[in-house]
Amino acid sequence: MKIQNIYARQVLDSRGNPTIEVDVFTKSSIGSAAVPSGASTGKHEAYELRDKKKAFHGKGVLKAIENVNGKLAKKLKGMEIDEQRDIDDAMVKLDKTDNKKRLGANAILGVSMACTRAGANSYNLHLHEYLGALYGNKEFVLPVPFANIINGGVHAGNELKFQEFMIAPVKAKSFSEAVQIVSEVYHELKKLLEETYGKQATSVGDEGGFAPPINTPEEALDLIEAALEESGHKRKVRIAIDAAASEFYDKKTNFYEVGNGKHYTASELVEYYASLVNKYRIISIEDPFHEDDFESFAALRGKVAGKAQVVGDDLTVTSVERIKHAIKMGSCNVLLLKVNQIGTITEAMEAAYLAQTNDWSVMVSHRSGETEDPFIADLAVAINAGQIKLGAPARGERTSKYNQLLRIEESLGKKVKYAKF
Ligand code: 2PG
Ligand code: MG
Repeated sequence: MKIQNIYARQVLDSRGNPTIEVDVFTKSSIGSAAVPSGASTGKHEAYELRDKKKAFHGKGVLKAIENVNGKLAKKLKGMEIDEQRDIDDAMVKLDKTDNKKRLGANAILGVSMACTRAGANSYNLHLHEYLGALYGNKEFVLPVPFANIINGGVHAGNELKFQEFMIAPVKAKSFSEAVQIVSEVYHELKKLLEETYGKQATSVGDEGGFAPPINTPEEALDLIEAALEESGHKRKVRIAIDAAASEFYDKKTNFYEVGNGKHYTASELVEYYASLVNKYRIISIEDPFHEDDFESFAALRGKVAGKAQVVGDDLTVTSVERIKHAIKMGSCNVLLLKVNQIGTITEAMEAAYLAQTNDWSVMVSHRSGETEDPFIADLAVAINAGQIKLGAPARGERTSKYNQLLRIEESLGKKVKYAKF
């Protein structure tokens, strides 16, 4: 089944910024996909091409769209839709740069994702089945959702330095039970915030988590522990943090300021994280140090071994090269997988494979700027990631992923398992 046509358009993401949506056509099928966008973007990520003109405050993606409708369409027309590796290779080669700067990783990713959908449709397969076949996997596991219920950092208008405080229902029996737990805790927290700080404290950040007027990580963690207690689900749930530390690291002084008025060196920060792990039910810490500090990641990984996992996001940026270095250094034991950090589905799968074959886990992740496209839900199941980061169980661009996972769980029936943690 050959690619007949490719067409891109500009649509809006969840922050109201333009992004790309791509349609790919074969004789018998169509596949569409929309591209997400980050705010706490790692400096080593693939290049997001923006117009930098007056329209949309410089954020238009018309150049990227022109690249899809022009150069990329011309190159890919006539290629077999199920030769995903060849399609992705052809785009990488046409771009010729290390970070997809010429054509734009957003342009390339939109095409890559839409091709997998058109491929799935041409075989009458669900997307997770088709992606699973590309990955060489057909025994599926539903991932543990990491639900971001308190937002800080660059995702919120409050003073919290850590970007995300998440809950993970690791002891739920099924994905649908996990969704119920996450939703109930989210609403307990809302009640608690309203009682403690008033209604204004229940406004939300970019990922749908609450953005209360608090400053320190301890305040956020105490609130979550209290909401868990109230909900009756405490035993089934653990807490995860994405510090996104590059955003509160001061390059000039080499210090980190976490919101409690103290300034930490990297080694003091290792101790601070370890104390939080001992005090709270934390099982996961993402980006605890700035994006080039492989050593401090490794120090923390050793320090909290057996208690909490250390997740690489801005550090590893879904790049095989950087993941290899992190493996060598012992920096993490979980890869945060974001398709737009690298720009093709083939490369994202290579990154996941490298992680999984080196005893790391994979946590598939949304971006803070999302679309209604639930693509990553299917991807997480396809590669048996076991973990997925989806934001709050609220707002359409977040619930589209939760809801797709509920559909997948239903379609897989009794044989599907919920990931072990
Ligand atoms: C992160 C992400 C998603 P952003 O840091 O992990 O939660 O944020 O998309 O802004 O990089
Ligand atoms: Mg992150």
